[in-house]
Amino acid sequence: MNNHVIKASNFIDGKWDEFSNNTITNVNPATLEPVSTINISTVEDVNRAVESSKRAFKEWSSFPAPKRGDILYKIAEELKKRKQELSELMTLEMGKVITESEGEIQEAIDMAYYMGGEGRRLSGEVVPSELPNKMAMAIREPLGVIGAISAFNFPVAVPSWKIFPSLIVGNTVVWKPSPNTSGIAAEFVKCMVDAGLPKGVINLVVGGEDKVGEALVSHPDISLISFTGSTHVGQKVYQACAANHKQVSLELGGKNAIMVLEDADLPLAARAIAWGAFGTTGQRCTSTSRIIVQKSVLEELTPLLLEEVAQLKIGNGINHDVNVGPLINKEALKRVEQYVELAKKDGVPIHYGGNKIGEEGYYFEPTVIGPVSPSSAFATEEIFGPILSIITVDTFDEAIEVNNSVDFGLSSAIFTRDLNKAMKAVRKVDTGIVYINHSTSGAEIQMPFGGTKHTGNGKREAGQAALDTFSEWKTIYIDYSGDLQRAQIDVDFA
Ligand code: UN1
Repeated sequence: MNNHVIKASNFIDGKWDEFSNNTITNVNPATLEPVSTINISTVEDVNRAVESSKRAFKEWSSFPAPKRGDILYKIAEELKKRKQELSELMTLEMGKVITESEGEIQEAIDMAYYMGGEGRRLSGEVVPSELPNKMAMAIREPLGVIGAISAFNFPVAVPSWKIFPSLIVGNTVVWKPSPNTSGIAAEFVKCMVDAGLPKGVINLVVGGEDKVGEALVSHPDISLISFTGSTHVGQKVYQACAANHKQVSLELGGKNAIMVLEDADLPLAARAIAWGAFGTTGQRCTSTSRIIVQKSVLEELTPLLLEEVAQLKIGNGINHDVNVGPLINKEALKRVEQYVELAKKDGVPIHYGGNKIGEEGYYFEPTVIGPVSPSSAFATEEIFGPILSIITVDTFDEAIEVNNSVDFGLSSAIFTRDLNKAMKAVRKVDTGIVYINHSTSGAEIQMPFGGTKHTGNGKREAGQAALDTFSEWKTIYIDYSGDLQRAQIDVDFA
C-alpha cells in the first residue's frame, strides 16, 4: 500500500474527466514520497459541474426521501466495506495516524446511516391555527445546488456532514475538497457512485485553490455555500456570498481551551489535555490550544501533563503504535516553528518540545509553553499545530473570562468535580460546544456542530440542526372553512 499513488480528476455528470496538463502532486507528509496526483480544475469545470447538479436536482429532489435514504444506507455499506483501504489512503495523503483515519471513516459511516434514517423522518411542524377550520404546518424544502468547500484536516468526515444532510433533503452537491486531500476525496466519491447515487447528484471539482473556490462562491446557480477552513478565507467567502445573495454555513477557526479547576481529577485532566492538544498533531478545529489552570494546582498538573506528553510516540501514522503524525506540509511546519521562535524571543518558558524532528517528513515535537499572557499571540491566534499554551488564573470567574476572551468560539472544556461550577461554566462559556471532564475534541455526528463569534455564522452542521442548515422551511396554511377568515382580524378572543 505504501507506494500507492492516488489520482483525482474532476467527477462531473457521472464521469471522471481526463487529466489535463495542469496537475499538482501531493507528497506523503511522513515520507515526502509522491502520493497523489491532482488535476487542476478550471472555472469552466466549475460551470459544467454546477450545470450537471442543476439538471440532476429536478429528479433527485422529487424522489421520495425514504428512497434517497436507501441510497445513503448503501453508501454507508460501501464505506464500511472499504474502511481499511480508505483509512490507509487517508493516512498516506494527509499524515493522520491510522487509528484516527479509521475513526474518521467511521464518522462518515455513522453520518450516512443517521441521515439515511432521516429519509423516513424529516419532520416538519403541524400547529394549531388561530382560526377555526384552518390548519398551519411547515415542511422542509431543498435549497437546490449546494457548494461544499472542505479543509484537509478532516477530508472525509467533515464533508460527510455537508454532503449527506444536503442529499437527504433533496439537494445536489458540487464539492471542492482541499487540494492536499483531493485523492481521498475522489475515493470517497467513488464509494457514493458505487452505491448507486445517480449522476449529477454529486460532482467533484479538484485543485486550484482560489480560482475554483471563487467560481463556486460567485456562481448564480448555487444556493448555499458550506465552507470549512480558516477564518481569514471564511470571511471572504461570507462577503462574496452576501454580494451574490447566497446562503452560507461557515465552520472556521478555533482557539479552544480546557479549564482546570483546583478540585479537578488532575491525572485525568492531564490525559485529556495531551489528547486534545496533540491528537491529529493539533490540526483539528477542535484541538486544545490553551489550558487555563488555577494557580494552586499548576505545580501538580504540569509534571502529570509532561509525563503524558512524553509517552506520545511520534512517527509515520501508518504504523499502529504511533500517536502523533506529521504536519500537513512545509508551510504548516514553518508556521509552528515561527511561534516557537516568538516564544524564545519573548522569554516564554518551553516545558516540552519546541523542535522539528528529522529531515524527512513534516514532524514537530508536541510542545508545551507558558505561562503566557491571555492576550499574547500564543493565547489568541489559531496555530493549527502541536503547540499548547498554559495560562494561569486565580479564580473560577477569571477562568471563564479568559476562556471567552478570544475571537473564536468553537469548543471549551472544564475539569472539576464540583457540579455547580461545571454547570455554571456550561452556561457561561460562549462557545458552540462545551465538555465537562473531557477534552475539547470528540464531537459526535448526531449533535449540532459549530461555533460562535469568528468561528461561524450561526449555522450548525451535523445533528438535526444540519437539516435546518441545508433546507428551507415552507409554511403552509389550509383553510377548509369555506369562508374568508382573516388572521389577526376575524379572531375573537374575548
Ligand atoms: C474539525 O476539526 O473540523 O470533535 C472537526 C472532533 C471531530 C470533528 C472535528 N469529531 O474533533
